[in-house]
Amino acid sequence: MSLEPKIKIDLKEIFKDLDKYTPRRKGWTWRKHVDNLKMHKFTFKDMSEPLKNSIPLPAAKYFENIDPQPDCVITTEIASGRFEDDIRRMRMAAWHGADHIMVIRTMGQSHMDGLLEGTPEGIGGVPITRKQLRATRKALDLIEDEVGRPINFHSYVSGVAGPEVAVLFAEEGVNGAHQDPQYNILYRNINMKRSIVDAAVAKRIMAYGEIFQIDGAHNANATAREAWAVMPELMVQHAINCSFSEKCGIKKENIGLSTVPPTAPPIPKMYYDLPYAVALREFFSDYKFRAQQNTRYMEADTDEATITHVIDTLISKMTSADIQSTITPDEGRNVPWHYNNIKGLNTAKQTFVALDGLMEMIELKKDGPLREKIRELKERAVLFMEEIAQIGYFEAVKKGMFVDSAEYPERHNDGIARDPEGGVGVNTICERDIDYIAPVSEQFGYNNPEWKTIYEKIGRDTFHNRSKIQFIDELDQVDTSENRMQKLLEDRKNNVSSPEVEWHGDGTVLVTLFFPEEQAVAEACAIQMALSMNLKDPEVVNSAVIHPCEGTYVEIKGKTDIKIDKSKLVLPEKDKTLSEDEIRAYVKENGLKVVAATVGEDEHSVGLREILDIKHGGIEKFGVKYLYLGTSCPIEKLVDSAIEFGAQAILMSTIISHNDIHYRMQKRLHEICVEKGVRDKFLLIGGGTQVKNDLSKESGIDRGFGRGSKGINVASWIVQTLRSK
Ligand code: Z97
Repeated sequence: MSLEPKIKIDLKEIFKDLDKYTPRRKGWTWRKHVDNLKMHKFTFKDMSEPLKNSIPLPAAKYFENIDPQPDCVITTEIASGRFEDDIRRMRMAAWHGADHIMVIRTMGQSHMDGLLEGTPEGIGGVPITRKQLRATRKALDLIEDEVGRPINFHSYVSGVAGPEVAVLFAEEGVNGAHQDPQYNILYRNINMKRSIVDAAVAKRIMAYGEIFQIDGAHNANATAREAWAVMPELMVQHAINCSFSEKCGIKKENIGLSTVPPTAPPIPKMYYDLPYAVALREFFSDYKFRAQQNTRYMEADTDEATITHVIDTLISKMTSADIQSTITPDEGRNVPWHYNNIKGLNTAKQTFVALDGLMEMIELKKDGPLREKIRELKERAVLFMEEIAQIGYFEAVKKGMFVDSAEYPERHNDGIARDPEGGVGVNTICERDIDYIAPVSEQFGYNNPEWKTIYEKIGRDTFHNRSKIQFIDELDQVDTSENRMQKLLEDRKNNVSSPEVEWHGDGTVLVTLFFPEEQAVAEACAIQMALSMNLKDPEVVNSAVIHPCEGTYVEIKGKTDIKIDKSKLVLPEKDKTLSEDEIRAYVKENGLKVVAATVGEDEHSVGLREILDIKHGGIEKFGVKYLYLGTSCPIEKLVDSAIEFGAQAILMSTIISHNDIHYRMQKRLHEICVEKGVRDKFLLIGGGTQVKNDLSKESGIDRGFGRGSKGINVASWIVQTLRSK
C-alpha cells in the first residue's frame, strides 16, 4: 500500500490487519544535513535533504517553488482526541515539514494507573493504546514514504504505569518520549521513591528501544509564578534527568533537554533568554536540545504567539537547537486546530530558512552583559545543586525547593513541596524476590542467576518474540474507531463537505469582526452577529481593543451543520499561469504589443493601469510594449490604433456595468473588428471588476478578466494563446 498525493488516506486500510503489524525500525532519526545545498539560484548552508513531496512557503512561487528543509528536526503536537483524525493531520503536517510528531496523550494520562486497550476517544489528546500506536505508526510508514523522509513518532512515559508504557513503546517502535521522574513528583504528586524506581526501569527500556528522551524541566517555567526566576532551577532539573538517564544506559545522543526561553515581550526577552540559552548550551554541550516556544504568556492572540515563536526560533538558531518544537498559535484558546498546527510548522521553517547561514556572519560577544549573566546563572545553578547534594533530593523536594518563584538562592517559599512518604503509589516499592523474573529481559531481570535458562525455556519475552504480544482490538464496543469513522465515511460516500478544525466535519468556523464599539459592547455584538448568521454555540475566542471607544477587533467561533453537496458545485475554470521567465522569454523572442483603453463614458482607469504598468506587476514587466489611449476612448479609435501600432491584442476596460454596458461594449469591439476585416488579427480582451469570462466570450471577444486579475494572468493568457496559434 502506498499513498497518492491526490487521494485521501484510506483509514479502513490502515486499520486492517493491525494484529500483524510490525514497526519498520526502532529508534530516532535525524535529518541529513547537506553541505552547500543548491536550490534555484541560491546556496544554503544549514539545510537538509529536500523532500519528495511537500508544500513550500507561499513566496516560493517566485522561486521555482523550492522548499528548503532546515537541518533541525521540526515537531508538531497533534491533540484532537480522535486518532482517526490525527492520522489525516499527520499527513498534512508532514507535507509542511514536520518529521517529529507528538500525538499528545489525553490530558493528564499520567493519572491513569495502567495500560488501556482499544481506541477510546480523549479530550485534548488520545489515551495511548497499542491499537492507537500501531495504526499511527503504520500510517506514518506510508506518510514518510510519500514525503521521502523518516518521521519520528513521540509520546509520554509518565505516571505510575510509566514502565509498562515504556515496554509498549519499545515493542511498537515509538521513536521519542518525554520521561522525567521530576514531572511525576512535582506535577502529578506521585510518590517520589516510586517515581525514581519507575524511571530507572522506564529509562532502561527506552535505552533498549533507542527511544529519544525529552525531559520535563520546561514545566517549571510554565508553572512558576515568575517564570524567568526559575532559570537556575531549570538547569538543575536538566542535570538530574540527564545524568540519571545516562546511568540507565541511554546514549547521550538520545537525551534531549526540553528548553523554553522563559520570557516573552513586553519583557526585554533577549536580555533574559539569550544568556540562559547560551549558559545551557555550554553546560550541556554533550546532549541534544529540544527547543520549544514560550506559551506561558500566550492566551488568545495568534499573531502575538507567532511573533514570540519567531524570536524563540532565533534563539534556537543562535544556540544550535537540534529539535524545534512548534505549538499551535491558538493553543491558549482551543484544543489545537490543525490549520494552526500548520501555521506553527511554517513559522519554524520560514524562520530557519530566513536565518540560514547566520552564524557564519555573526558571533556572540565574549564579554559584557551576556557573559556576566551567563556566569551568574551558572553560579546560581551550581549553588542550587550543591544544596541538594548536601541535603539529598527527597529532602529538597520536601522543603519545596523546586518551582519556587525566586531566583536561587533567594526564596519566596512558594515552591511545590511533596512528602517523601506520601503521594500516589506510596509504599508500593518492594524488594525483588530471588525468583522474580522481569517481564522483559532488558529490564533488571538479571537478579535471578537462572534467568537465561528460564527465559529460553519460556521462549523469551516480547522484545525478542513478537508472537508473545497480545493484541486487543477494542474493549468498548461503542467507542471504537470503526464507529467514530462512520460519519467521515458517510460524508465521503455522499460527496458532501463541511468545515472542520477539531474533528472531521465538526462544522466549526472562525469569524473575524470589527465593531466600532468599546470592548464589552463589541463582544456582545459579535455574539449576536454569529447567532444571526445561524452559528451555534458562538464564543468569543479573542478580542483586542483597537481604541477604548472607537473600536474592537473580535474573533468568534461557532458551529454550523450545513453540509455542502460537492456534486452541485461548479468549479471555475482555472488558467494555468506561465512563469515570469517563460513569459519574458516568449516576449523577447517574438515581441508583443497591445493597445489599451477604458471605453464608453468610463473614466475609471486605475484597474487597467495596474494591469499595464511595471510598478504593480503589470504586463510591461515582461517586456510587452503597450499603447495606452486613456479613458472614455471610442471603440473605433481603439481598433484603428491597434492596426497602426501593429498590436497583437486589444485590452478594453469597463468598470461601469449597469444595463450590462460592459458586455455591450465588448460585443461592439468584436463587431467593429469584423467590419474592418481584422478580427483574426487581434486577441480581444475585456477587463473590469464585474466582467465574467464566459459572458465576455458570449459577447464575441476572446477573453474576459474579472476582479482580482493581475498583469501576469493577462500576459500569460496572451502568450499561451499566441503560442497555440
Ligand atoms: C511539550 N508542549 O511538548 P500527562 N512527562 C513530561 C511532560 O512534560 C508531560 C507529560 C509527561 C508540551 C506538551 C506537556 N508535558 C506536553 C516530562 C507533558 C505528560 O500525561 O498529561 O500527565 O503528562 O513538552
